Amino acid sequence: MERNEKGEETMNMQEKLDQILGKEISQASNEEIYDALLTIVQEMASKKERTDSKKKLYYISAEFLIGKLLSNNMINLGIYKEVKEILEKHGKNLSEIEEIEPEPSLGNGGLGRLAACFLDSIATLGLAGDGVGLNYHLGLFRQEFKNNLQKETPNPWIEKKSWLKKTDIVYPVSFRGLDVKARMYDIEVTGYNNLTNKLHLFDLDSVDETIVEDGIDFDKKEIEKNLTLFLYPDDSDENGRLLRIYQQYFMVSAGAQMILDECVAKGCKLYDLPEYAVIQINDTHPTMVIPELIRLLMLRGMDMDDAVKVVSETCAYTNHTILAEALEKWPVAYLKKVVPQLVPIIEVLDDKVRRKYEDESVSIIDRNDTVHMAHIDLHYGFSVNGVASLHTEILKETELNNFYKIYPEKFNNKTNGITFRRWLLHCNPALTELIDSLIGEGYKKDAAELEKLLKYQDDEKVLERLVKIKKENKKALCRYLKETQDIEISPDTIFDIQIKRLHEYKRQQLNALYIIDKYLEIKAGKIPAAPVTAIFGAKAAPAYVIAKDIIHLILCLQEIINHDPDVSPYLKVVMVENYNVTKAEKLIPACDISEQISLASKEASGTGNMKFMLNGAVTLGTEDGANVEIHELVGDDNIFVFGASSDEVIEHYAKADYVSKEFYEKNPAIKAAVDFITSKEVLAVGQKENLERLQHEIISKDWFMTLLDFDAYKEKKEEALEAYADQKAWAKKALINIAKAGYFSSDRTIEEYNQDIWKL
Ligand code: 26Q
Repeated sequence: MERNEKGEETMNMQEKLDQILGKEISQASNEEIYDALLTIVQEMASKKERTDSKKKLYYISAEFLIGKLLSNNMINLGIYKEVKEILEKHGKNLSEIEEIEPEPSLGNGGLGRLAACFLDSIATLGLAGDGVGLNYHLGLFRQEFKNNLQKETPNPWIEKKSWLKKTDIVYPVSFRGLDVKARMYDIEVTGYNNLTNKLHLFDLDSVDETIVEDGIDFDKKEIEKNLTLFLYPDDSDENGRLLRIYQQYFMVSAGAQMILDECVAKGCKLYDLPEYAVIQINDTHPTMVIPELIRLLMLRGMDMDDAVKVVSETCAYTNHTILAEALEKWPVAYLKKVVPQLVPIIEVLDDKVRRKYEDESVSIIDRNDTVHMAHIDLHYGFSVNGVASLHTEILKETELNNFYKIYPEKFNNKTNGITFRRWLLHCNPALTELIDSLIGEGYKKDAAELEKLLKYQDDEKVLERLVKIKKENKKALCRYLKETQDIEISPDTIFDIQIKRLHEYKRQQLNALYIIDKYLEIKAGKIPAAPVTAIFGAKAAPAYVIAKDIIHLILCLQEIINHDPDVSPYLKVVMVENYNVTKAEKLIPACDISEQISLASKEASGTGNMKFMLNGAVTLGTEDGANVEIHELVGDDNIFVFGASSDEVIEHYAKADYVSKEFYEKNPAIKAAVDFITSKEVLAVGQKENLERLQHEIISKDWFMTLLDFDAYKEKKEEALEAYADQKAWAKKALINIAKAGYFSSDRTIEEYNQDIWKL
């Protein structure tokens, strides 16, 4: 027994483990050890004093893509090393125990993962801030490959023993003709050496997982049984849209009641709400919190004008996209069907706007009786931010220019960030150790200190160690891919990685066309200087037809190329199945070239680009999203930038003068690559319908201008591959990327949110 500060006897880690297990560690199964660690971590986390200040942040989001929690919580609580060593002493392997934890898939991609990184940073900075969201039982679908096609299956993640704590806090939520109860579940959010906050996830006791059949199909009508069953993939089909309104209202109504209760408990008079609470609205998915709060305040006796004022001073909105098709618009008729109580409020909000501003484009309800959710946030929130400087500029100057003219003071930029605890300390322990040994551990709390690494940029010993670490990480990935997908690749090739949701604007199809071009060159006898492994990971929304066709093409290329003895020594293709946070943690540390090739102006920020940079990969990318800021930080020598600029792209759209067919017809390399999509080689392993549809799309539409950038991409990629041959020079680029990544710590982002918006 040891003693704590108060002199009481306490158990050490080994004793705790022994006690919970009731047997020797060496005699326990990995499952038992996982359960025991979960108990220990939860107990430690809940003992950490909660931040309690007058004002609190509520980060409301339909998605929190938190990833597995065991290791990250142990790192943040400062017990990771100790536990790992104790387990090793008894012949147990922590990474095997990590495998047991199911990954909660409570997000689609960037926006959900950002929310999770933010929770980590908020707790780490000791700020009082909780997350508010939904407890999807099956989360986002699981992806399986069959016959070179994506198949979706349910992904149950909630087990008897999990990080979720059921509370007895329940709020009533009413829909038209249906009253339900929202029960609160909590997940403890541990900060790095700091306090603990909470993620509140609302759920319905009556949800029934057994209604799921045939993949991920289920009866959409029985709301009580299906409300929190699934997370909707972006680009969800019409069918699911009504259900999404149910989900959104369920989340914000319960969240708003919880916020008001907490504030009142702290002594808040409702007129003073903005002194007690600030609500950050993560994209428009939680926007109904604005009319709902107004409604609740009016029920508690406030008149509408006051309620509008109080709510407007409490709510702030983050925009994550400029893709018009991704901006949420709900027909008034839908809202009437689901949440009729909000409709009169939204109508008054619209009316106030119409009286003040003649410009119809800023109204909330348009002439087709459709509610523009973002417009509610823009008029009735006190802040609106974009997520990278280029993105915020485009919002101000183009997409939301009419609003910017009315409310210039509301607009601000908050360039995204990532938590270094997960995306360096946890996923790349060898690199972490090297950095610790060179510049100490101060960077873990103050990421800007990473710049201290710059003084080693010409230090051969350091660069050699960096190369060695990368090589070991690549070997580990090779083993993992062999085990999980029976794919064999060589760590001696260049690992070129594009992992992100499948979207046409992200242009995985451009990468695929490059691969075809390379294949054809090799077939024609042009042997590349350096062998490359092109690695993809991507889920496509089940209803997004062309996205699924692109996955199909990549899987076909994988089959053809990897089995071709002429080509496979120089080029291999890998599509990682069921790409998720856990897989990202294995892929990113092993990457040499980070593919960030979205059509300029379309990727709001990107956050994968930051994770790769932090782990010593060099970016091959367009001047889009946060790539622009990466470029500014690392300089021309340490990034490979290509393609049309966002101004040029915006002009092409304005003039509607981009014709993909012209590129196809005039450029023989493009024509050959596009034609290959329906060649006999590909048709031998693929589906005619899918491949023809994709080919036709590229020739006749190509809305995201892949052919426009094809030559520039090919040229830049060749340049990058050639640069790789000089190992020392490449390692120097990697080191400079790591050193300059400090800016992209989500701690920096959260400090800015707090200074400019939350003021906690
Ligand atoms: C909308 C309507 C119906 C169904 C689904 C949706 C939906 C769901 C999720 C729309 C969008 C999303 C997710 C968007 C997203 O992840 N955006 C990304 O946010 C990141 C964090 O700011 C940025 O880095 C990325 O650039 C941006 O694409």
